[in-house]
Parts: sequence; structure tokens; C-alpha cells
Amino acid sequence: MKTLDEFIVEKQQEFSQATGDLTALLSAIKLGAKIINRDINKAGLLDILGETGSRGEVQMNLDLHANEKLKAALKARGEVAGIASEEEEKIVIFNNERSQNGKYVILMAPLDGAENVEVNVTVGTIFSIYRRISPVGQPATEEDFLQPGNRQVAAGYVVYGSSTMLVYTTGYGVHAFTYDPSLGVFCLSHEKVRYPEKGTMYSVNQGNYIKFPAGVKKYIKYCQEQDEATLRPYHSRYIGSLVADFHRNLLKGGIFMYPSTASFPQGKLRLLYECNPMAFLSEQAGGKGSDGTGRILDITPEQLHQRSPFFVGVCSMVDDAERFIAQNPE
Ligand code: P6P
Repeated sequence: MKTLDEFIVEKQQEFSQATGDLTALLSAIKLGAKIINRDINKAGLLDILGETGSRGEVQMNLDLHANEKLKAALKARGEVAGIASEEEEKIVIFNNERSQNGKYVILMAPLDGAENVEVNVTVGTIFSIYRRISPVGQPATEEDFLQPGNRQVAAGYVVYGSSTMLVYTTGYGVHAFTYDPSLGVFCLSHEKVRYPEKGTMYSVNQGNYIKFPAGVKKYIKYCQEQDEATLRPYHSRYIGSLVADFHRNLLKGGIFMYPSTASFPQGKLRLLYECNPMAFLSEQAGGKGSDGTGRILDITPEQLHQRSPFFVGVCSMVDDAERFIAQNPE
């Protein structure tokens, strides 16, 4: 059994700064994950469910609870100069002296799919880590957060499912750790996770079908056709929780799609703290992350909470989706 801490120390030289930064950063995320894991497991017994008004989307109290726990854990680490969060309108700059000397900024979705907790369905935490570009020793600025996804130094997620797992990459492969609550540690369970060569699952909310772009509709029909040579029809699997759908597709081979829809003309998922980290992980596992026309990680962000259409998973499946979209321009 190898714990996350032991694994990180062993691999520390692979992180961009071999000074123990990754250990500190992931330790803070690990602490936040343990607290969130504990609280969602008894959410029904605590007064942390229920909806609160918010910008554009219903926020669950649990979302806000997870945000506060992760923010506190990260603020306590001198390596983090500030965070951006799905639950925060603006960037949160950590103004204490230690944090102003922090070299990293973190973007996060503290509890993606929180609405699923009420019905006991898997949810997740997503994080994305960048080296700041503003001068160390001064407060972080918004430019630190609006970097293209190809500048990430680390990214990962925690999936709170039948077991709780932390999955991350620093650009040297994808590694997964399963939480052992009896010991309070994350133990290495999957080293260098790779997508299967071929995928047989597609994840999309078919309820939006009528409003999808023509190319997406044609690709979905392609997934449903009978063709043994290409293992079709694929299985349709959709949990409605990005981290859960992504994690299953990573292990079993599939594609996740959230195209533009009538309700979300730019797509629903957030570029900075949902699409970019998942695309980084996907590429590191031998897959792809696309907005339907090009590499997600090459998009230069303009706004903190901007959305993007998202196609992520096995290379050949994302290639097929892009091909149908290109052949059927709107
Ligand atoms: P829909 C959860 O709200 C989320 O942000 C992702 O985790 C998930 O993939 C998507 O939205 C589900 O959206 O519109 O299919 O319910």
C-alpha cells in the first residue's frame, strides 16, 4: 500500500517546482476532500442541503459548504496566492504575507453536481492549478487565472462515489488514489491510468437532442447504429455528474459530451474549472478534450466563468464527433 503523500514525494521531481509545493497543494486539497466526504455522507442529517438563490444557477448549501472548507484549507497554505471558484463571483486573493509569496493559483468546482447529493448520486470536486504570472510578493491578479488550459501545472478531481477517489495529473500521467476512511489516507489504486484503446460508451443528456447542432445529432445517431466492426451501438450512460461520467469513461472507454443547447448556447460547463482540468487529465490518459472544433486547452479565456461546449474522452470517439460537426456546419 502506497499513500498519496508517499507517492508524491517519490514523484516530486516531476512537478514543476521540486520544492515540496505539490505535496503542500495536494495536501490542502486532500484535507478539503476528507471534510467534504464526511459531510456529504451525512448531508441528509445536517442542515446543509436546500437551495439558495445565486447567479444563474441554483446553489446548494452543500456547494457553499464545500467551497468554504476548500477555501480555508488552501488559504492555510502559503503556496496558494488565491483561488477562483464556481461558487465565487470574483477571484479570491489571499492577502496575508505568506500567500502573497505563493507561486500558485487554484481554480475549482468545489462540489460539481451538488444537486445529486439529495438523491444519493455520485458528485465530485474538480481542481486546476497554475503557476501565477503576476510577480510573487504582490497580490494575485485576474490574469493569473485567465491562462489557457495548456499552462496548467496540475489538475484533478475527487469523486465521491461507492468509494471516494482522488485522481490527479502533473503532466506525467494520471494517478488514482482510493480513500480508506479507517486510516484517513488516500492509497494508490491505479497508477498511470490510460483510456482503453477503443470506447463503447457515450454520455450525453439526450433530453436536449432536438436542440443540439446538426453534427452532434448525426454523431449520436452514429453511436446508436449497428456495426460490430466498430463495436456499435455504443452503450448510453449518463449520470448527470461530470466527474462521475468522466471517471467511468476513463476506466471503461467512452466519450462525454455537453454540446451547446437552447438553454446553454455556449455549452453549460465552465471552461476554467471544469473543461480545462478534465481535458488535461484526458490528454494525460491518452484521450482528447475538445470544444467540438478544436483543443480545449488552447482556448485563451476571457472571463472567469465562461462556458464552453465540451467533448472529452477516447481519442477516436472525440475525433468522430469533431468530424460529424465539421461535416455539418450550422
Ligand atoms: P444536465 C452538474 O450540474 C453539471 O454541472 C455537471 O456535473 C453535469 O455533467 C451537468 O451539469 C449535467 O447537466 O443539463 O444534463 O442536467
